[in-house]
Amino acid sequence: MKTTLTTCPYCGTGCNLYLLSDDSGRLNGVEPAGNHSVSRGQLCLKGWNAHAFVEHPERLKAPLVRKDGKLQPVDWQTALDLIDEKLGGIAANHGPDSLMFLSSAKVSNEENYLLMKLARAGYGTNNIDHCARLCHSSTVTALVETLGSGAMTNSLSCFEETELIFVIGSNTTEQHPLIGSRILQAVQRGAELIVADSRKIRLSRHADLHLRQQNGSDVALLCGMMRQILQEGLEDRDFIELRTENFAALQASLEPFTPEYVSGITGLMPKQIIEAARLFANADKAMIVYAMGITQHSHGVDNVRAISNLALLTGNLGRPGSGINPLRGQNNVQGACDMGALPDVYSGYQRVAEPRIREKFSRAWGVSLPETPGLMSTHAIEAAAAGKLRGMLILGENPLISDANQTQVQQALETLDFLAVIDIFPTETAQLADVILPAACYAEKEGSFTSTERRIQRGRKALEPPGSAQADWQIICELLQRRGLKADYPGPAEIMTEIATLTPSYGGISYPRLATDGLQWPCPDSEHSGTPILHRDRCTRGKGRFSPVVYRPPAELPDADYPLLLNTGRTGVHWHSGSMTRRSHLLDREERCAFVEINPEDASKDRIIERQQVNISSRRGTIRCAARITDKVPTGQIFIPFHFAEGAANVLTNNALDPESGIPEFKVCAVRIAPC
Ligand SMILES: Nc1nc2c(c(=O)[nH]1)N[C@H]1C(S)=C(S)[C@@H](COP(=O)(O)OP(=O)(O)OC[C@H]3O[C@@H](n4cnc5c(=O)[nH]c(N)nc54)[C@H](O)[C@@H]3O)O[C@H]1N2
Ligand SMILES: Nc1nc2c(c(=O)[nH]1)N[C@H]1C(S)=C(S)[C@@H](COP(=O)(O)OP(=O)(O)OC[C@H]3O[C@@H](n4cnc5c(=O)[nH]c(N)nc54)[C@H](O)[C@@H]3O)O[C@H]1N2
Ligand code: SF4
Ligand SMILES: [Mo]
Repeated sequence: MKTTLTTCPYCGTGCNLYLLSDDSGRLNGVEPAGNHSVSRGQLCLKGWNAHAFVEHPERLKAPLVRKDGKLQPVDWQTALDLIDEKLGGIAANHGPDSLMFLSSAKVSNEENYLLMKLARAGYGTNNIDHCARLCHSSTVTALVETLGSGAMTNSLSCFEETELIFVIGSNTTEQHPLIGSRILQAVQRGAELIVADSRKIRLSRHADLHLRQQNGSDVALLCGMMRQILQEGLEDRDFIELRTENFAALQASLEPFTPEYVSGITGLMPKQIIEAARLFANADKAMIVYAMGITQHSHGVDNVRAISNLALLTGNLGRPGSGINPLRGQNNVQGACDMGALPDVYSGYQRVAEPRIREKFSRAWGVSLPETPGLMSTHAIEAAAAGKLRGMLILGENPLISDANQTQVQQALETLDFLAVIDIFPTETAQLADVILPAACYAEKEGSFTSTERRIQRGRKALEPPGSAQADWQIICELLQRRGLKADYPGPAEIMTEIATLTPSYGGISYPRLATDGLQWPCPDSEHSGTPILHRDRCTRGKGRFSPVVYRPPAELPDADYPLLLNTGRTGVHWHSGSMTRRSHLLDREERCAFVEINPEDASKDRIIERQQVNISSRRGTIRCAARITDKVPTGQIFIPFHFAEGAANVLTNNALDPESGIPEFKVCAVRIAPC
């Protein structure tokens, strides 16, 4: 049996595992990595099943091109030439900005770097983005403004020494299981836990305080807590004076948020808000942990600003056991952002609008580069639907299932003159493509991945890809060469050398240094041992900036026609659009079909019984799925996981966007439900 140490392909926790393969080159299973600092000999259910989809018979094995309406196998030259000809033709006839490139938080740093190079240097457009837009774009926007860096400030090891953990809008035990178990271990050791989530989640059972506020009311809750903290003099005066700016503006902005006013918005009792404020501020070391319950709102950026304000007000920054800890979702969403698969920055968050930076990349790549920031992915869908965008290349994403308002997404993708998709499976999005290229998956290639705690780690090749599938980096190199750019890298290690020379925070990263536990950025030079805690003596931007916010309700709330609030998210066993987990036998067996969680009171009002098929409608469409009656969801709310194409939550969701981050309001829209 051969063992190959690699990084788990699912979530941003960054566990390491061994892939077990036999002499015939087939995968037999997975074993945890005993001495790895993150996984410490453990894995969650998805990690244990990380091998299961790799050799699935539906893996894409040859390039496909649409002829007479049907996708038919062709050789690589034909498929690559066609993509080059079509994208190049659109750029020449309609301008480079009529193209859009979607990169992937599932592929490596090197592959993300190359795709953003292809968009910018190859085709002359900054129209590149990826699923971080749907995920932590609110975090990046807000924390760059308040601290100067959009990443998780602390490390997972900090859970071992913190006194209090405030989990707000993160179902950690299901979505980041090994971080969830660290939180439970901290509670066992005596740390306090506050959970703010309208649903009963596993963590809420262990919480000292469970706040079940209305979805979309977090700005009010957080401002109410801060006002109370100031009222009782529980703020950290020294920290505020030495390390922050704009405090007076914050103080003034908090005035309206009395416990009674906040109670009216959140549905919490005034005494719960007061108790939360006291618990949080009385802890010497408190960690704030958050995820999609905070970011996926039309006021997602304001939510994150409020979180940042709370941490600064209580001096919970730059120290072990504290910090602002956005849990990054996909295995490499941190890396895809770091590599500049975003419309306004190159790798390392270096701005495309800054002439000095543009010149640096222009010199390195030997071409002139576009000046104006490009389109966000959510705006690109709107532009395509309006016929203003003509060509798209999608690498490792499935927007037909994962973007909000499916009807509009489908119309947008169908309106394009040309769509190319590079994936490992024939996804719902790929079915709409003119060309599909088969990619090698994580187990079949080398590369590096960056976890939520900014830890850059190696992925290693355990077996050969199926059929003629190729690694994404090899595919992109072929496309770069067709645009006249030099791309003869022997492998990902050499691509990383180029990344390191152009990206200050990755300056000290090289493959030999990533041997086992990897390195946490910023790691500016080859002597530097990485940075577990950001903003230690000063914030990346200098002083931490208080950024006052006002409360704005969600874009669409329940009313007489659509009386229920729809909350969407995930289950512990499935991954997003299900392309990998629904093709993993044991995971698929756990959850086979689309369902909706509904409170017993609402169910009896609508005469719905357990497992009955129901129709759910919003202003954007209707789906059908099975009812699951549970008091996990409060009355007035239903919850649907978005994994199941046959009952797709995103047929219903609202594509109202945050004006700054462009994230859709996945967590709140109005629906009605009826038995079938
Ligand atoms: N098994 C599995 N794990 C995953 C994923 C997966 O698909 N499957 N996806 C990964 C990715 S990319 C991501 S981004 C993460 C997401 O991880 P999470 O954000 O933890 O997951 P979600 O289920 O989207 O939502 C989390 C919680 O937010 C709550 N919530 C909804 N609205 C609000 C609100 O207005 N305020 C507050 N305070 N809470 C609210 C929901 O009730 C839900 O319990 O998970 C990662 N891990
Ligand atoms: N309603 C609702 N919708 C949501 C959310 C929500 O909470 N509610 N959450 C949003 C969030 S946070 C996220 S991150 C997005 C996720 O949205 P997506 O990124 O679209 O979701 P995935 O299903 O993870 O898509 C990844 C694709 O990459 C492919 N893939 C895997 N490995 C490789 C590889 O090595 N190479 C290539 N080329 N392809 C590969 C997979 O087969 C799959 O098709 O969904 C968003 N959508
Ligand atoms: S917690 Fe995340 S990284 Fe760890 S094994 Fe589970 S899915 Fe993989
Ligand atoms: Mo995500």
